[in-house]
Amino acid sequence: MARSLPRNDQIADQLDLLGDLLEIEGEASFRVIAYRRAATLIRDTPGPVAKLALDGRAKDLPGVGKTIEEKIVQMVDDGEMHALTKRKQLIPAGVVSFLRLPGLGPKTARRVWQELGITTLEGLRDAAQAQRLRGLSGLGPKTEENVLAALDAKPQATGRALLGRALPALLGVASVLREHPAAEQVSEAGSARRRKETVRDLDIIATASDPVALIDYFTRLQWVQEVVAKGGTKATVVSHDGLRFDLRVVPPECYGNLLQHFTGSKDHNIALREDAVRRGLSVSEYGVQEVESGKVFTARTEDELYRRLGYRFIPPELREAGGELDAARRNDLPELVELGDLHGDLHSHSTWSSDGRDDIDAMARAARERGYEYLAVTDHSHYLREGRFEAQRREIESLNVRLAPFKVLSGVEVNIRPDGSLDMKDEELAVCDWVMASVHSRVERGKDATDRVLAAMESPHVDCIGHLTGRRINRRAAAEIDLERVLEQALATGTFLEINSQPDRLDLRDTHARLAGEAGVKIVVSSDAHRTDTLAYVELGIGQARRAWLTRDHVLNTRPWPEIEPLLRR
Ligand code: DGT
Ligand code: CA
Ligand code: CA
Ligand code: ZN
Repeated sequence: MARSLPRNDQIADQLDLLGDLLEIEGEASFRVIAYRRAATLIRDTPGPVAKLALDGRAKDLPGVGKTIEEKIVQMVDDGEMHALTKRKQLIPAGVVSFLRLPGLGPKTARRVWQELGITTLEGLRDAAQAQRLRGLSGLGPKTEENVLAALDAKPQATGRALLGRALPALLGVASVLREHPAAEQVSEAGSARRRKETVRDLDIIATASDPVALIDYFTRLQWVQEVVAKGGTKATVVSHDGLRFDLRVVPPECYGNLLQHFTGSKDHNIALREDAVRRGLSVSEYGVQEVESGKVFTARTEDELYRRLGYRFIPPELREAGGELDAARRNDLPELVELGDLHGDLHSHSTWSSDGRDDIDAMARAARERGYEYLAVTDHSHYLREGRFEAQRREIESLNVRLAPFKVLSGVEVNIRPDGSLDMKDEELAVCDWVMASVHSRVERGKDATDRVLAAMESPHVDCIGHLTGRRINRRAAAEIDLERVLEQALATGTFLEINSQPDRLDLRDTHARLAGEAGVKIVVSSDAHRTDTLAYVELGIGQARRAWLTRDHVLNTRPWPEIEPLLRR
């Protein structure tokens, strides 16, 4: 048996932690960025990176150089990267956890530690309560309030993988299983099928002519690191990148019942069963029993099952016990927006932003290949100073001559400053086709998070607010935003709100987007892509839009650009 290699997610976690520690130490930011970039890449790599590193081939991966490869080998040999071991001796673990609090960046974490001598979350709470944080310049009562609120909030979700990471893996496994000769039907199930933003484990339901053969094949796939359980009808495995998969092989005559059951959600199932009881039916994962006659009904498809129970088919994204059963019974389900409805993307970056990988030409061509008619290039305002703004407009203009009828929209992602003002001149914003405005620093000074956004919406140049709460799932909590006031202001000023499709943002989140849609605010589903291949992230955003009950009409960029232009305020 080979020695057990660190999984990709474990390698990525150590690199991320190393980045955090270096940042607290005040290390040059390009190294920090390099570690974080490598971590993201390694997390997304399908094969075992540790094995590549041992063969000296990990450095061939983009973003992984010789130093990082050496660090991975150190993990194999000693369990931990040496740099990490060293830094951990220098920085208390509690100080690292400060980074997870909203509004507390590495620089502040460092000062709280070095200038106030605080090294634990408890100590931080005491200092905030005793109003000692405001003694540091730049920190005020609001910081203390935020720290206390964050400490009182539930601990950050852990042990749940991002949908954006898990879903491609799940769809890949399902399609590999589908090709096996013993496989008949194969479907993803569980929270990933419902497109929930994070998932604990991944569920697959299948029918097979030879269940044992299919299960055996599943447990022997090359990406499997560990077989946790294996039986005649089901198995659980863990992949090299730390994802846990459950496969169940079920009888074809009740495939509909079991797929429905294992798609969940649990709350949806419970509500469904309670509703059925009132109609004299008892629902289990294996069938529906008429209580009076004792007759059992099984379903080969979910559609059949829902119909038997008196509902229209309910799309998986709606199965969260949020009124979908009533709506399905009344034949009043929304016609949910689909990926194919999108006509363009209104938030993207190019090499004009330092973290963009591909130039505008490449981004535009990739967008056109997706079937889009337009792409808004919205690089960050602070990279467009000293003549660069004008130069970029000229580049876009000449590209449009070449790419017509495809349209590159001349846009910008303007930063909202702490006082709510915009980080770019009105004259410049005025000549843009499309302006996204977003908050990128959450250190609250003066105005609170809601006021900043409300102020930005006052500008007639701002078309859309990007990633409203600034959350990074599993990393940074959402800013406390008064959604009701934001929605009111959006309606009053004609501003749109974004569902940012980055896997760790998905911001607006599903519940907020649903409220926005109900209020009548139009939503932009955008990729915020920094490279051609991440334009595809809109699939995740569309999943959240569907979870938010949004139809095609709710989503602005399901329209051709000539229909959007008259809706803008300028
Ligand atoms: P996860 O894995 O936490 O991201 O979320 P799910 O929804 O995938 O949950 P999981 O994998 O534990 O179970 C898959 C489905 O099985 C779940 O959505 C509904 C069904 N299920 C699991 N436990 C129960 C239960 O106790 N009662 C009912 N009615 N259904 C359950
Ligand atoms: Ca699951
Ligand atoms: Ca499961
Ligand atoms: Zn952006």
